[in-house]
Amino acid sequence: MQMKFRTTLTLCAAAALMVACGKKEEPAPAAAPAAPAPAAAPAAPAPEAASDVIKIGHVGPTSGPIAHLGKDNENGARMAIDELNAKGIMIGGKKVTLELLPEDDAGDPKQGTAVATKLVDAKVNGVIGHLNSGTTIPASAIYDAAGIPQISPSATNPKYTRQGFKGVFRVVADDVHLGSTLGKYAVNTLKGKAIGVIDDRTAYGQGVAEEFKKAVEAAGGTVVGHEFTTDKATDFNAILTTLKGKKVDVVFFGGMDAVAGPMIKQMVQLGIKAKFMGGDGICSGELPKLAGEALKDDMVYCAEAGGVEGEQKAGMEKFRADFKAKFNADVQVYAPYVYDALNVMVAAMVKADSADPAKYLPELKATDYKGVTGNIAFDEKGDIKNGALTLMTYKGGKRTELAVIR
Ligand code: ABU
Repeated sequence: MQMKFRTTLTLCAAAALMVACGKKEEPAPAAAPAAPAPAAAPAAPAPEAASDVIKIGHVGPTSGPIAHLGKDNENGARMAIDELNAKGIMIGGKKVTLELLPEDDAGDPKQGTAVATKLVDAKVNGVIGHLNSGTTIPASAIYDAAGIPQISPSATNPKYTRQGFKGVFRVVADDVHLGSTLGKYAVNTLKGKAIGVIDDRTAYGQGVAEEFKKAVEAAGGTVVGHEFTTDKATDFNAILTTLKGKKVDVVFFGGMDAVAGPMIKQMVQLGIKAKFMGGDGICSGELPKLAGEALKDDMVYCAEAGGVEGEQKAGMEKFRADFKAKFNADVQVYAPYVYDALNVMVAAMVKADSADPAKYLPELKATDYKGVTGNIAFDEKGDIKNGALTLMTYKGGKRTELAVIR
């Protein structure tokens, strides 16, 4: 049964409202020995008021096979928090401090719900995450029950925003958009005649593969085989041999880069001369390292679930340069989306002049924000309006943009 989105009064018991919603607790004063008060003691200066702390949870897989993507996301959140704190955020007439509560769900649905509960218990004012659809969807029920708004920067399974929850948002396009665009591209541009599909049975991999298949068939193409793996598998020889027997000229993989890399290697070792396609989950800066020398120019096609054009490109380039300078690491995929998601959440708090979820949620819904990933506004479900995709290939071991598609 769908849980009701509760007001903050549910989240923060009325008597504890200020503390529960992020006010830093002062340590209890040490007990003073009983002594008579001096008759005319001068008034002690009032202790400096503790700055209000707004807690923002972030969740991604910072351990496990896609830890590089989880860390990329966490760094995006860290960058936004540091910049906002340096700038100084005023809410309720006071300067507030933003505190990031980073959590690792290892990309595992059970760990995802465990850390969601932990963040609810920590009384966060909002959550950015999770990275994977398979963790984001079950965690969203926990945040919804606690009345805590959540923005996912990367979970693309459509179900996330179709559960009737009022506080869920997504700043990237979904798998319907991804799968359908890539399916059409496989038939119309890559001229695939015998298309093979593999998915990793995760909420993301399975969903994007199904959307891809529908689009291939709608474009008049033929899916000659659909094989299955997992998000932890390392040996794909059996399923690739099956697809080789079907003379595939395009292989679409619904899954993440950590699996795609070795799969590309094994595809080449088996002598399969096919284009390799995937969604945003494979479209990372890390893929060339994971696939090694097997990754040839114009062999892999994938799409990032967002994109900027024209004069907005300068903002994205600056973000990438600043990110590199701060973390000595290149952006993998989603860091800019995390950065924007966190800025969007704080902008809603500032507009509402409150970090109380019930008060800032209406402002979050009404977001109209120009970020490094483009213009962000949400539809009635919480999905980004007019979301873009960036079609990519790899040349010289680098992600290379082909087109931004709306
Ligand atoms: N969007 C691809 C990776 C994250 C996910 O949806 O599982």
